[in-house]
Amino acid sequence: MSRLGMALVGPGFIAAHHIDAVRRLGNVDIVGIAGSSAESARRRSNELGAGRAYDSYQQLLDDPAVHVVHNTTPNHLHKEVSLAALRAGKHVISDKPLASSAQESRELFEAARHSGLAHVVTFNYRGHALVQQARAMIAKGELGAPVFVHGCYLQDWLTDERSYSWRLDPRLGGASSALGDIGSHWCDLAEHVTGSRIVAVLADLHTTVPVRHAPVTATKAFDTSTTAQRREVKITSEDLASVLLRFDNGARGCLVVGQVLPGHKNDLRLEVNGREASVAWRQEQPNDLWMGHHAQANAVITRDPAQLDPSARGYAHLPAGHPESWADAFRNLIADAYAWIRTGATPQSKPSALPTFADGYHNSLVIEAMLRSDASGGAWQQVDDDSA
Ligand code: SOE
Repeated sequence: MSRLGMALVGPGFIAAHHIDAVRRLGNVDIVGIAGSSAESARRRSNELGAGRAYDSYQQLLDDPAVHVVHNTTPNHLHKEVSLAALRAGKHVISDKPLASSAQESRELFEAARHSGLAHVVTFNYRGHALVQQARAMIAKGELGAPVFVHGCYLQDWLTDERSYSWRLDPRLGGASSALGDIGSHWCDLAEHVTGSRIVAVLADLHTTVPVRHAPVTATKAFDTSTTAQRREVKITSEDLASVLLRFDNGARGCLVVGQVLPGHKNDLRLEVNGREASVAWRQEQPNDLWMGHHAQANAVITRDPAQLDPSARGYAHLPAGHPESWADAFRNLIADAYAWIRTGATPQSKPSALPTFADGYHNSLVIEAMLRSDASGGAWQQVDDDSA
Protein backbone atom coordinates (compact mmCIF):
# COMPACT_ATOMS: atom_id res chain seq x y z
CA MET A 1 0.00 0.00 0.00
CA SER A 2 2.27 2.81 -1.18
CA ARG A 3 -0.31 5.61 -1.37
CA LEU A 4 -3.25 5.93 0.95
CA GLY A 5 -6.34 8.07 0.41
CA MET A 6 -7.90 10.12 3.20
CA ALA A 7 -11.15 12.04 3.41
CA LEU A 8 -12.55 14.26 6.12
CA VAL A 9 -16.04 14.62 7.56
CA GLY A 10 -16.83 17.92 9.34
CA PRO A 11 -14.89 20.80 7.83
CA GLY A 12 -14.77 23.26 10.81
CA PHE A 13 -11.86 24.97 12.64
CA ILE A 14 -9.71 21.87 13.13
CA ALA A 15 -10.24 20.42 9.64
CA ALA A 16 -7.63 22.68 8.04
CA HIS A 17 -5.01 21.34 10.44
CA HIS A 18 -5.83 17.72 9.65
CA ILE A 19 -5.50 18.45 5.95
CA ASP A 20 -2.29 20.40 6.49
CA ALA A 21 -0.75 17.63 8.61
CA VAL A 22 -1.64 14.97 6.04
CA ARG A 23 -0.27 17.12 3.23
CA ARG A 24 3.06 17.31 5.05
CA LEU A 25 3.37 13.52 5.07
CA GLY A 26 3.75 13.56 1.29
CA ASN A 27 2.45 10.04 0.60
CA VAL A 28 -1.28 10.36 1.34
CA ASP A 29 -3.86 11.56 -1.18
CA ILE A 30 -6.43 14.07 0.06
CA VAL A 31 -9.46 12.60 -1.68
CA GLY A 32 -12.29 14.82 -0.44
CA ILE A 33 -14.51 16.37 2.20
CA ALA A 34 -18.07 15.93 3.46
CA GLY A 35 -19.87 18.58 5.50
CA SER A 36 -23.31 19.34 6.86
CA SER A 37 -24.42 20.02 3.26
CA ALA A 38 -23.07 19.55 -0.25
CA GLU A 39 -22.68 23.33 -0.39
CA SER A 40 -20.55 23.60 2.79
CA ALA A 41 -18.37 20.73 1.55
CA ARG A 42 -17.87 22.50 -1.79
CA ARG A 43 -16.96 25.82 -0.15
CA ARG A 44 -14.47 24.28 2.29
CA SER A 45 -12.97 21.98 -0.31
CA ASN A 46 -12.26 25.04 -2.47
CA GLU A 47 -10.77 26.94 0.47
CA LEU A 48 -8.54 24.06 1.54
CA GLY A 49 -7.76 22.61 -1.90
CA ALA A 50 -9.06 19.36 -0.47
CA GLY A 51 -10.29 17.39 -3.49
CA ARG A 52 -13.82 16.20 -4.06
CA ALA A 53 -16.85 17.65 -2.24
CA TYR A 54 -19.18 14.79 -1.30
CA ASP A 55 -22.95 15.26 -0.97
CA SER A 56 -22.95 13.31 2.30
CA TYR A 57 -20.60 11.37 4.53
CA GLN A 58 -22.29 8.14 3.38
CA GLN A 59 -21.21 8.96 -0.18
CA LEU A 60 -17.67 9.54 1.11
CA LEU A 61 -17.67 6.13 2.83
CA ASP A 62 -18.78 4.44 -0.41
CA ASP A 63 -15.71 5.77 -2.23
CA PRO A 64 -13.08 2.99 -2.58
CA ALA A 65 -10.34 5.63 -2.96
CA VAL A 66 -10.85 6.54 0.73
CA HIS A 67 -8.88 4.33 3.13
CA VAL A 68 -8.77 6.66 6.14
CA VAL A 69 -11.60 8.82 7.53
CA HIS A 70 -10.84 11.87 9.66
CA ASN A 71 -13.88 12.58 11.81
CA THR A 72 -13.93 16.26 12.82
CA THR A 73 -17.68 16.60 13.24
CA PRO A 74 -19.21 18.16 16.39
CA ASN A 75 -19.21 15.71 19.31
CA HIS A 76 -22.81 14.51 18.90
CA LEU A 77 -21.95 13.09 15.47
CA HIS A 78 -18.69 11.38 16.46
CA LYS A 79 -20.28 8.04 17.26
CA GLU A 80 -22.50 7.83 14.18
CA VAL A 81 -19.74 8.80 11.73
CA SER A 82 -16.88 6.81 13.31
CA LEU A 83 -19.03 3.70 13.65
CA ALA A 84 -20.20 3.93 10.04
CA ALA A 85 -16.59 4.41 8.89
CA LEU A 86 -15.37 1.34 10.81
CA ARG A 87 -18.27 -0.69 9.41
CA ALA A 88 -17.26 0.44 5.92
CA GLY A 89 -13.74 -0.90 6.61
CA LYS A 90 -12.05 2.49 6.89
CA HIS A 91 -9.35 3.44 9.37
CA VAL A 92 -10.61 6.25 11.63
CA ILE A 93 -8.88 9.30 13.09
CA SER A 94 -11.40 11.00 15.39
CA ASP A 95 -11.28 14.40 17.00
CA LYS A 96 -11.49 14.42 20.81
CA PRO A 97 -13.49 13.75 22.92
CA LEU A 98 -14.10 10.33 21.37
CA ALA A 99 -17.89 10.72 21.76
CA SER A 100 -20.59 12.62 23.64
CA SER A 101 -20.73 10.20 26.57
CA ALA A 102 -18.79 7.32 28.08
CA GLN A 103 -21.48 4.89 26.87
CA GLU A 104 -21.05 6.06 23.27
CA SER A 105 -17.26 5.97 23.63
CA ARG A 106 -17.51 2.41 24.88
CA GLU A 107 -19.52 1.39 21.79
CA LEU A 108 -16.84 2.90 19.57
CA PHE A 109 -14.05 1.24 21.49
CA GLU A 110 -15.81 -2.15 21.25
CA ALA A 111 -16.34 -1.72 17.51
CA ALA A 112 -12.74 -0.67 16.95
CA ARG A 113 -10.76 -3.04 19.14
CA HIS A 114 -11.28 -6.20 17.04
CA SER A 115 -11.73 -4.46 13.68
CA GLY A 116 -8.15 -4.78 12.41
CA LEU A 117 -8.42 -1.09 11.56
CA ALA A 118 -6.53 1.86 13.01
CA HIS A 119 -8.54 3.86 15.56
CA VAL A 120 -6.96 7.09 16.72
CA VAL A 121 -8.12 10.02 18.88
CA THR A 122 -6.41 13.37 18.37
CA PHE A 123 -4.92 13.97 21.80
CA ASN A 124 -2.39 15.94 19.81
CA TYR A 125 -0.37 17.42 22.68
CA ARG A 126 1.33 14.03 22.96
CA GLY A 127 3.08 14.89 19.69
CA HIS A 128 5.46 17.47 21.21
CA ALA A 129 9.09 16.36 21.42
CA LEU A 130 9.49 17.65 24.97
CA VAL A 131 6.32 15.91 26.11
CA GLN A 132 7.90 12.68 24.89
CA GLN A 133 11.14 13.69 26.62
CA ALA A 134 9.31 14.16 29.95
CA ARG A 135 7.58 10.83 29.48
CA ALA A 136 10.88 9.04 28.78
CA MET A 137 12.56 10.61 31.81
CA ILE A 138 9.72 9.57 34.11
CA ALA A 139 9.63 6.04 32.66
CA LYS A 140 13.39 5.71 33.29
CA GLY A 141 12.96 6.80 36.92
CA GLU A 142 14.92 10.04 36.50
CA LEU A 143 12.41 11.93 38.65
CA GLY A 144 12.01 9.22 41.26
CA ALA A 145 8.47 8.16 42.11
CA PRO A 146 5.92 10.77 40.94
CA VAL A 147 4.06 12.20 43.93
CA PHE A 148 2.16 15.20 42.57
CA VAL A 149 0.77 15.84 39.07
CA HIS A 150 -0.78 19.24 38.61
CA GLY A 151 -1.56 21.96 36.11
CA CYS A 152 -4.23 23.69 34.16
CA TYR A 153 -5.81 24.20 30.79
CA LEU A 154 -7.04 27.80 30.58
CA GLN A 155 -8.53 29.71 27.65
CA ASP A 156 -10.41 33.00 27.27
CA TRP A 157 -12.26 32.69 23.98
CA LEU A 158 -15.62 32.22 25.78
CA THR A 159 -15.12 35.19 28.16
CA ASP A 160 -17.42 37.57 26.26
CA GLU A 161 -21.08 36.64 26.82
CA ARG A 162 -21.58 37.23 23.10
CA SER A 163 -19.23 34.37 22.22
CA TYR A 164 -20.82 30.99 21.68
CA SER A 165 -20.01 27.49 20.51
CA TRP A 166 -21.96 24.28 19.87
CA ARG A 167 -19.74 22.87 22.64
CA LEU A 168 -21.96 24.70 25.16
CA ASP A 169 -25.12 22.92 23.95
CA PRO A 170 -25.38 19.51 25.68
CA ARG A 171 -27.29 18.11 22.69
CA LEU A 172 -24.33 18.84 20.42
CA GLY A 173 -21.30 18.92 22.73
CA GLY A 174 -22.33 16.39 25.39
CA ALA A 175 -23.00 16.91 29.10
CA SER A 176 -19.62 18.52 29.69
CA SER A 177 -18.28 21.60 27.92
CA ALA A 178 -14.86 22.86 29.13
CA LEU A 179 -13.86 19.49 30.59
CA GLY A 180 -14.81 17.59 27.44
CA ASP A 181 -13.22 20.12 25.12
CA ILE A 182 -9.92 20.85 26.86
CA GLY A 183 -9.88 19.11 30.26
CA SER A 184 -9.88 15.90 28.22
CA HIS A 185 -6.54 16.91 26.64
CA TRP A 186 -4.95 17.63 30.02
CA CYS A 187 -6.07 14.36 31.60
CA ASP A 188 -4.80 12.37 28.64
CA LEU A 189 -1.50 14.21 28.68
CA ALA A 190 -0.98 13.79 32.43
CA GLU A 191 -1.65 10.06 32.15
CA HIS A 192 0.51 9.64 29.07
CA VAL A 193 3.48 11.52 30.54
CA THR A 194 3.36 9.80 33.92
CA GLY A 195 2.45 6.36 32.56
CA SER A 196 -0.23 6.08 35.22
CA ARG A 197 -4.00 6.39 35.23
CA ILE A 198 -6.44 8.64 37.05
CA VAL A 199 -8.50 6.37 39.34
CA ALA A 200 -10.51 8.85 41.43
CA VAL A 201 -11.62 12.47 41.17
CA LEU A 202 -13.28 15.18 43.25
CA ALA A 203 -14.65 18.01 41.13
CA ASP A 204 -16.22 21.42 41.60
CA LEU A 205 -17.76 22.70 38.33
CA HIS A 206 -19.21 26.11 37.67
CA THR A 207 -21.01 28.02 34.91
CA THR A 208 -19.54 31.53 35.10
CA VAL A 209 -21.65 32.85 32.21
CA PRO A 210 -25.15 31.32 32.61
CA VAL A 211 -26.76 33.37 29.81
CA ARG A 212 -25.11 34.07 26.47
CA HIS A 213 -26.14 36.28 23.59
CA ALA A 214 -25.21 33.91 20.81
CA PRO A 215 -24.97 34.82 17.14
CA VAL A 216 -27.90 33.44 15.16
CA THR A 217 -25.45 31.96 12.63
CA ALA A 218 -22.91 29.23 13.52
CA THR A 219 -19.51 30.30 14.88
CA LYS A 220 -16.16 28.53 15.14
CA ALA A 221 -13.90 28.20 18.20
CA PHE A 222 -11.81 31.35 18.78
CA ASP A 223 -14.24 33.44 16.69
CA THR A 224 -14.05 37.06 17.93
CA SER A 225 -16.69 38.70 15.73
CA THR A 226 -19.43 40.44 17.75
CA THR A 227 -21.56 41.89 14.99
CA ALA A 228 -24.06 39.14 14.06
CA GLN A 229 -27.76 39.06 14.99
CA ARG A 230 -28.23 37.50 18.44
CA ARG A 231 -30.44 35.15 20.44
CA GLU A 232 -30.41 34.55 24.21
CA VAL A 233 -29.19 31.10 25.28
CA LYS A 234 -29.23 29.65 28.81
CA ILE A 235 -26.05 27.72 29.57
CA THR A 236 -26.04 24.70 31.87
CA SER A 237 -22.63 23.17 31.18
CA GLU A 238 -19.40 24.17 32.96
CA ASP A 239 -16.98 26.83 31.74
CA LEU A 240 -14.83 26.48 34.90
CA ALA A 241 -13.66 23.41 36.83
CA SER A 242 -11.37 22.66 39.80
CA VAL A 243 -10.55 19.00 40.27
CA LEU A 244 -8.52 16.91 42.72
CA LEU A 245 -7.09 13.68 41.32
CA ARG A 246 -5.71 10.37 42.51
CA PHE A 247 -3.50 8.25 40.26
CA ASP A 248 -3.07 4.47 40.30
CA ASN A 249 0.60 4.81 41.30
CA GLY A 250 -0.42 6.68 44.46
CA ALA A 251 0.38 10.16 43.11
CA ARG A 252 -2.00 12.98 43.97
CA GLY A 253 -3.06 15.59 41.44
CA CYS A 254 -4.83 18.86 40.91
CA LEU A 255 -6.28 20.38 37.73
CA VAL A 256 -7.92 23.71 36.89
CA VAL A 257 -9.83 24.12 33.61
CA GLY A 258 -11.57 27.25 32.35
CA GLN A 259 -12.54 28.93 29.08
CA VAL A 260 -13.60 32.32 30.48
CA LEU A 261 -10.27 33.42 31.97
CA PRO A 262 -9.04 36.69 30.41
CA GLY A 263 -5.54 36.59 28.99
CA HIS A 264 -5.19 32.83 28.78
CA LYS A 265 -5.24 31.82 25.12
CA ASN A 266 -4.35 28.14 25.03
CA ASP A 267 -2.58 27.81 28.35
CA LEU A 268 -2.06 24.12 29.01
CA ARG A 269 0.52 23.49 31.74
CA LEU A 270 1.59 20.20 33.23
CA GLU A 271 4.00 19.70 36.12
CA VAL A 272 5.08 16.40 37.61
CA ASN A 273 6.93 16.36 40.93
CA GLY A 274 8.85 13.19 41.70
CA ARG A 275 10.70 12.36 44.91
CA GLU A 276 14.03 13.21 43.20
CA ALA A 277 13.19 15.90 40.62
CA SER A 278 10.37 17.75 38.86
CA VAL A 279 9.49 18.55 35.25
CA ALA A 280 7.13 21.23 33.93
CA TRP A 281 5.94 21.85 30.37
CA ARG A 282 3.81 24.64 28.99
CA GLN A 283 1.97 24.37 25.67
CA GLU A 284 2.53 28.03 24.80
CA GLN A 285 6.32 27.62 25.21
CA PRO A 286 6.65 24.07 23.94
CA ASN A 287 10.36 24.19 23.13
CA ASP A 288 11.39 24.33 26.82
CA LEU A 289 11.08 21.70 29.54
CA TRP A 290 11.76 22.95 33.07
CA MET A 291 13.61 20.60 35.40
CA GLY A 292 13.45 21.27 39.11
CA HIS A 293 15.92 19.90 41.67
CA HIS A 294 16.15 20.06 45.44
CA ALA A 295 19.91 20.12 46.05
CA GLN A 296 21.27 21.23 42.69
CA ALA A 297 20.55 24.00 40.25
CA ASN A 298 17.30 23.91 38.29
CA ALA A 299 17.67 23.65 34.52
CA VAL A 300 15.78 24.10 31.25
CA ILE A 301 16.03 21.41 28.58
CA THR A 302 15.55 22.95 25.15
CA ARG A 303 14.17 21.12 22.14
CA ASP A 304 17.55 20.16 20.75
CA PRO A 305 17.26 16.84 18.89
CA ALA A 306 20.85 15.99 19.79
CA GLN A 307 20.06 16.22 23.52
CA LEU A 308 16.78 14.33 23.55
CA ASP A 309 16.05 10.78 24.62
CA PRO A 310 16.06 8.50 21.53
CA SER A 311 12.32 7.89 21.99
CA ALA A 312 11.63 11.65 21.80
CA ARG A 313 14.09 12.54 19.02
CA GLY A 314 11.76 11.46 16.20
CA TYR A 315 9.26 14.11 17.31
CA ALA A 316 11.76 16.94 16.72
CA HIS A 317 12.44 17.74 13.08
CA LEU A 318 14.31 21.03 13.10
CA PRO A 319 17.72 21.69 14.67
CA ALA A 320 17.93 23.46 18.05
CA GLY A 321 16.99 27.13 17.92
CA HIS A 322 14.34 26.59 15.25
CA PRO A 323 11.13 26.43 17.30
CA GLU A 324 8.51 23.79 16.60
CA SER A 325 5.02 24.16 17.88
CA TRP A 326 1.31 23.22 17.85
CA ALA A 327 1.04 22.38 14.14
CA ASP A 328 4.24 20.31 14.25
CA ALA A 329 2.98 18.27 17.19
CA PHE A 330 -0.31 17.75 15.37
CA ARG A 331 1.61 16.56 12.33
CA ASN A 332 3.59 14.13 14.53
CA LEU A 333 0.38 12.54 15.79
CA ILE A 334 -0.99 12.21 12.25
CA ALA A 335 2.37 10.76 11.10
CA ASP A 336 2.18 8.13 13.87
CA ALA A 337 -1.40 7.31 12.84
CA TYR A 338 -0.39 6.68 9.23
CA ALA A 339 2.72 4.75 10.32
CA TRP A 340 0.39 2.48 12.30
CA ILE A 341 -1.88 2.00 9.28
CA ARG A 342 1.07 1.15 7.05
CA THR A 343 2.35 -1.46 9.51
CA GLY A 344 -0.99 -3.29 9.58
CA ALA A 345 -2.69 -1.46 12.47
CA THR A 346 -1.98 -4.36 14.83
CA PRO A 347 -1.73 -3.81 18.61
CA GLN A 348 1.97 -4.72 18.37
CA SER A 349 2.78 -2.22 15.62
CA LYS A 350 1.11 0.78 17.27
CA PRO A 351 3.56 3.65 17.94
CA SER A 352 3.66 3.97 21.72
CA ALA A 353 2.79 7.68 21.74
CA LEU A 354 -0.34 7.20 19.62
CA PRO A 355 -3.72 7.58 21.42
CA THR A 356 -6.38 5.04 20.41
CA PHE A 357 -10.11 4.59 21.01
CA ALA A 358 -9.13 2.70 24.21
CA ASP A 359 -7.57 5.93 25.48
CA GLY A 360 -10.59 7.89 24.25
CA TYR A 361 -12.96 5.59 26.13
CA HIS A 362 -10.90 5.77 29.32
CA ASN A 363 -10.79 9.56 28.98
CA SER A 364 -14.60 9.72 28.71
CA LEU A 365 -14.86 7.70 31.92
CA VAL A 366 -12.55 10.18 33.69
CA ILE A 367 -14.61 13.18 32.54
CA GLU A 368 -17.90 11.48 33.49
CA ALA A 369 -16.53 10.72 36.97
CA MET A 370 -15.84 14.47 37.31
CA LEU A 371 -19.43 15.28 36.33
CA ARG A 372 -20.71 12.71 38.83
CA SER A 373 -18.50 14.12 41.57
CA ASP A 374 -19.84 17.63 41.07
CA ALA A 375 -23.44 16.39 40.84
CA SER A 376 -22.99 14.51 44.12
CA GLY A 377 -22.09 17.76 45.85
CA GLY A 378 -18.39 17.04 46.01
CA ALA A 379 -17.90 13.34 46.78
CA TRP A 380 -14.86 11.45 45.48
CA GLN A 381 -15.81 9.27 42.51
CA GLN A 382 -13.94 6.23 41.22
CA VAL A 383 -13.09 5.91 37.53
CA ASP A 384 -14.31 2.38 36.81
CA ASP A 385 -12.36 1.45 33.71
CA ASP A 386 -13.35 -1.89 32.17
CA SER A 387 -11.43 -1.37 28.92
CA ALA A 388 -8.46 -3.65 29.69
C1 SOE B 1 -11.11 25.05 21.50
O1 SOE B 1 -11.20 25.11 22.88
C2 SOE B 1 -9.91 24.22 21.05
O2 SOE B 1 -9.84 24.35 19.65
C3 SOE B 1 -10.06 22.72 21.37
O3 SOE B 1 -11.23 22.18 20.81
C4 SOE B 1 -8.81 22.00 20.89
O4 SOE B 1 -8.91 20.63 21.15
C5 SOE B 1 -7.59 22.62 21.60
O5 SOE B 1 -6.42 21.99 21.15
C6 SOE B 1 -7.51 24.10 21.31
O6 SOE B 1 -8.72 24.72 21.67
